[in-house]
Amino acid sequence: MKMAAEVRWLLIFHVFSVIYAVLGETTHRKFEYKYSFKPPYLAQKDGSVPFWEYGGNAIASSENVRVAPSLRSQKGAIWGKQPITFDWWEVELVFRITGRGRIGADGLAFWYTSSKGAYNGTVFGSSDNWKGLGIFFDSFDNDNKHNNPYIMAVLNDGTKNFDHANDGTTQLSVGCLRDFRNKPFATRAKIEYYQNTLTMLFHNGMTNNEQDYEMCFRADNIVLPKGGYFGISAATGGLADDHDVSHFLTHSLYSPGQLRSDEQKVSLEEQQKLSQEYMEYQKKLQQQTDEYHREHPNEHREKEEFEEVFESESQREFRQIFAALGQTFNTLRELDNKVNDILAKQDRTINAMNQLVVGGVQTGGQPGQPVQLIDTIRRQEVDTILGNQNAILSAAREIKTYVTDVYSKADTIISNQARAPTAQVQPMGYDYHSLISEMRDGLNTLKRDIGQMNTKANCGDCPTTNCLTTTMFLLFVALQMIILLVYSMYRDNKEAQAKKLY
Ligand code: MAN
Ligand code: CA
Ligand code: CA
Repeated sequence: MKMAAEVRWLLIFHVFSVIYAVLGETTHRKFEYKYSFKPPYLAQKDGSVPFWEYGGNAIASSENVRVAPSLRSQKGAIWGKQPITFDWWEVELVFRITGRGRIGADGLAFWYTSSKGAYNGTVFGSSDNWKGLGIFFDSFDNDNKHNNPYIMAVLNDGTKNFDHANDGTTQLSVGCLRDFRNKPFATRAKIEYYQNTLTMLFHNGMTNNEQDYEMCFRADNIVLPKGGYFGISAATGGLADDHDVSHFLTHSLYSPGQLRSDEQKVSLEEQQKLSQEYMEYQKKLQQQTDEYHREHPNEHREKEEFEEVFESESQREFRQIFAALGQTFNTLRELDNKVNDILAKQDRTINAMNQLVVGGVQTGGQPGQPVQLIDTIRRQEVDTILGNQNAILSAAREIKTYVTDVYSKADTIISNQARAPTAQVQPMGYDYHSLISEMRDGLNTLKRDIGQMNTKANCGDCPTTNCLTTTMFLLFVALQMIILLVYSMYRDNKEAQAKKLY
């Protein structure tokens, strides 16, 4: 079954690549394993890299080639053994240049030259006066123009010396200013030479997405020598970085018409044969799939049901945390409403108090109705009530602070939870359960406090019964009337006596 799947995919790939190459309008690419290296098993047990030769201070491991290590004045290179047999190509380099210093040196070079270069040369570890193309990842700012790290392409016909002291600026080149040192992910370069156009795309290693390439340069009318060699070299100087290359992936490129006349052309007969085989494998696969479904009709449903009924540990923890948070928020909302009620009542009471203190009487009826006299409130009582109000106010403020605190704690839980990769309790962070129970205790205390305050606010230090009863009032009125009656009788008597005298 496994074999069949592999063969099937291989066939699909072949058939599609053949159809695409014959009928398609786009460039055809072919992976060139003899001009490539990549992990795992980049270097074999004896340290050799198949189809490549390295030297100088370069060291190859199963994972990468350390072209120059982070020691002073190191030079190394790795060169393809065989000359290139195709006109157009694309090379993808995956590399990392890393060092402890804020500034590193000296850089890495990609070569396509008519002959192999040196392993300890003067230009980024390889030969000067090269014939062909050198693309340099120049880390160190030798001319102090604050324009490094820099990536540039330099063409040489074998006559020019590289101007290392001036970072090659005196030589005709294209390039772009890009930082490629100490990046979180591997940096990448895609160098394409197709129909005399040289293009370089760069991936700055800030993301893990292999597709995040951007244009560094593009140059037309570039003529490179045919049958050249690929190479990579690197060097350090007074300063040093590690220069590691993990992938060197070469594809040969063909124009749509080119492949037909190419020796790799697949004959019509072969195409038909492959298509036939592909169809047969498709049929076989379908049969096997149908058979499997017939034999295991419930498998899919069982799996779904299992997922519905059971939950993972982290799912359960998430559910519990969110349920607890939901409860907390509801309680907080209720508390908030209660606090607002208390504050509103307070305002009303304070207004009433102010009126009483200023007027000394309370008007109970509608405008036009006779004013009803009641007993005036005593100073001591006013002070007591005001004291109570102040206590309520400060308690309300405390409650508000506490509520805000609880909200922010809940927020922290949510954001921490969002950051945490799983819902497991973090050993160095926080303990959800104890925090939630702490919040719940706090809320209960709050509820109790509010209850007490409500009771206090409703009665305070006031007498529980009305200060002025009806009987008292009538007695008071009767007493006043008696006094008035006695007084008027006394006055009448006095007046009568005075009349007698005159
Ligand atoms: C020294 C020399 C230079 C080199 C720098 C940075 O100044 O070796 O050639 O570029 O160090 O390594
Ligand atoms: Ca330099
Ligand atoms: Ca410079």
